[in-house]
Amino acid sequence: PQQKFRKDYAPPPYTISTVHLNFILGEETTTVTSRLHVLPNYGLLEEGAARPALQLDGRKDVKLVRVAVAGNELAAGQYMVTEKQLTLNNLPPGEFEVEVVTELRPQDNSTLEGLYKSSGNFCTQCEAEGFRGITFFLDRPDIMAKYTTRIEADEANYPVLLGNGNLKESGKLEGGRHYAVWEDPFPKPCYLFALVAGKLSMKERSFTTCSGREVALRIFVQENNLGKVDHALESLIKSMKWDEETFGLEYDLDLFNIVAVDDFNMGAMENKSLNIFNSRLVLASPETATDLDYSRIEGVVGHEYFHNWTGNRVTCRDWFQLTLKEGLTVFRDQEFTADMNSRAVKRIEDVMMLRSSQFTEDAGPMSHPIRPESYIKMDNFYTLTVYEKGAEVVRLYDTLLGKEGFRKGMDLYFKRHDGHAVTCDDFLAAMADANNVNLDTLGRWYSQAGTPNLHVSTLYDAASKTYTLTCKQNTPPSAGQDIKLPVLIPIKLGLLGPDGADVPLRLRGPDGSVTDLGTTGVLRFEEAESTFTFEGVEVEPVPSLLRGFSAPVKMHVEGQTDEQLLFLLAHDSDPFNRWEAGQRLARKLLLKLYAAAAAGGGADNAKDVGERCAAAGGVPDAFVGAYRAVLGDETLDGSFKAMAVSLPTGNELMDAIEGADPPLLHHVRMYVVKQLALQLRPELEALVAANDDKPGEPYHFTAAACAHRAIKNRCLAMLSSLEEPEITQMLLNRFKDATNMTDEIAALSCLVELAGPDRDVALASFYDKFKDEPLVLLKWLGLQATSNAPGNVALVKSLVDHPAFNVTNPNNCYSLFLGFGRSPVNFHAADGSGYAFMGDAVLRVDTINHQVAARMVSAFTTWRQYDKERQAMMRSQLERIVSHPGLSENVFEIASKSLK
Ligand code: BAL
Ligand code: ZN
Repeated sequence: PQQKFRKDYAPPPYTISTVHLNFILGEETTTVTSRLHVLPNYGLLEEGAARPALQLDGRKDVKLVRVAVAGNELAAGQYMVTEKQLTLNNLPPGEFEVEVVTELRPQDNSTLEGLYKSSGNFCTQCEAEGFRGITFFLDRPDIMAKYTTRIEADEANYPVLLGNGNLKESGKLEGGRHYAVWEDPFPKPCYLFALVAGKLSMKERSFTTCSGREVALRIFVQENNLGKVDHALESLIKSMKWDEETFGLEYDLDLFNIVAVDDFNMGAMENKSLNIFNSRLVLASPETATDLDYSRIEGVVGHEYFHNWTGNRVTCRDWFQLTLKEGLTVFRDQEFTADMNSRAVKRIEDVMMLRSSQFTEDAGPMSHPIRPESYIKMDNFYTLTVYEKGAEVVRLYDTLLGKEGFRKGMDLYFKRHDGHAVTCDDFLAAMADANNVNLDTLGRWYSQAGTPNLHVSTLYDAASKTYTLTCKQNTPPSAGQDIKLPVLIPIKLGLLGPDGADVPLRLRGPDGSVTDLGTTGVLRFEEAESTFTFEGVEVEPVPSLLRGFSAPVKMHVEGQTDEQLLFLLAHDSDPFNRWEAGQRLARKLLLKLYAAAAAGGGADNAKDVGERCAAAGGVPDAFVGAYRAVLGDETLDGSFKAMAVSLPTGNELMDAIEGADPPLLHHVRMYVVKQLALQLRPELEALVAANDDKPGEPYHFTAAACAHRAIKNRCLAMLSSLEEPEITQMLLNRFKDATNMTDEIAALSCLVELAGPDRDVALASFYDKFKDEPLVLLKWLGLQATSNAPGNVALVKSLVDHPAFNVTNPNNCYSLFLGFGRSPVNFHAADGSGYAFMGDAVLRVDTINHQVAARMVSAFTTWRQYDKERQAMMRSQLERIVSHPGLSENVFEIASKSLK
């Protein structure tokens, strides 16, 4: 397969100004007629030079029926068509029309890219390169054209016909057919094209924009789901209002449609005015969706809506620039969620995910800069690095420039680039120019892969009352990048005095002048090494560094003691750093116990591992005391507390362990949880009682109600680790009596970790209750797949044949296979059975859906992190996959790069 390189970008020799599409949708064959107005873009030609060819992208399942140029049908021999391209030569000078007629079989399209069918309805997915699965086209984001779409279909089977933009015309045709014509006034790249035709029911609300325009907001779903769309509609209204208030961005059409489909590779897609969503990110009711689902729906509805400006009005010049729209839009949705709920909780959740998954990606063989330099399949680069690290890089501007400066930069970005396809450099330039600052060292974040290390050492000089921080940075080498330059790291910090309060920050400049930074300041650190000195510091302070996680780095603070961390955990005015102090303490403890347990042997069973941990000192009283203090702190909300008493994830810890044994690490973590539960039992039980639902209280998705459920369920999970019959019975009762899915699944997830009949009974009754709710069955599959109950590989294997499981549906594969890949005990079973199961599954799914299979193969990418035996077994699965005949380019790229 061929790699594409960023350095090879060249403007296209032709552009397209208008696209007229006519879809004749059929049960057997769908015919698409595409009329393009093509403009030359090749500039002046040298004398005698031929005009360049027009090369339109295609796909092997797109059958070319007819092609005409300037009204003349081309005969065979006057064009060239391959599986991937239609080439037109001898083109007329100036502007001309091209008409292409293609035939498709959407009902057979299991890739879910281009035009396909889901639950009997037609729908599309064109990002990144799916439009070429509909018709031959210049399928690249820098071709921005105005689209008119006519859709024709049988009226009884497909009563709803939707396209981008405004409905211009509709009517009945002979033979029970009907049609609709949609016109989108905004130029757009083809990846934002969308079409939906089917039997759908709709719920509508209205939004009045800041300039007084009425916008109809409609959500289309299958009729039986109409009762589950209110939360998504409410979230859309909140998003529209937030974007007006925060960035002055108003919606630009009179209609905004969302359609929910069950078969969808991604979470959702921001097609112009016709968002298509994976149904799990639209549908919610208290009985079927958890607080986390509600929160994700709010965030993703916001994310797709925010793309209307950051992505659609201003889009990417080429796919290497994906983070331009995705990093920025993730940052915007993070801020939206923070404003709607708790800022601290949102920040902690995002950093947990970044550390446990993106840092791993950045340290492994698939490591790439947020703006990648090359790809085989662009679909493989919708990564945590491009999205989440990309959002962290956008946050760097916000931290450095402040809210006002960031807004000035955004305003200039839209003023300069509205209606255009641009680059990350253009974004940086708008931010720098609007604020008159040099951001060159920030620009390095776009081109360097890997997580930078930040080393900080501190020195207090009592005589001069100065406090000096010496900061050093380095970024480890990664594939193709041996040498890394220093990047701009904004270090947001405070200094805590002996009473725990922040002391004033008086920063000494190189010329001896002093700048007053208040009590939380931002240091601009952009050299390999720099020192920062604060004056007037009466007593040696405890530093609170990288407040709010002000840069996506791994920070090492020289000489940081447990006492300092306990002090920060108790007093830091920055809630993120309070949580962070607890995480650092837990991390130190877990790594120490892991080392001791590993020295004593493998992970044969939890009991032995526990004994080895106990012999190594167990969980110290000070640690238990710190958790007790957090649990008892009346000033902290329940969601924060729940996260503060959660241990760092296994993935995050694995980063720091050479040759890790995942089941052993799991048992060490569980040992610590159990010790905490033993010693904090009264506190945990009291919190469960204090945060329980009041009888008859209806479910509400509010920050306060979620906080009660979060801490209650966290405490229950800790208590369940005790595996006492009385507690198990309490969990069974709670599972039976739960009045909302958050509590029901929380109890079930505890029961699923236990071996024995209670587990089976609970799972069977859950299945019985929800067998007609496909989204709830995803949870049922996921819980069993992820379970660390010993010997669970056999159960997961049997689930593949369960009637509830459908291998052609991406959500099913994500729940079962990706869920299984997250189980440290069973995916990493010492006999390799988990790896073999996953290898088989990758190859099977690859015959159906390449994108889903490529995501699954990522479970093997981290193979170098583990012990020698596991490395060998994982590697051999990767080798088997790479050498498999007929492998897709998607899977080939991930598997082959993982082996490098
Ligand atoms: N653009 C793909 C889906 C999303 O990031 O919104
Ligand atoms: Zn996005």
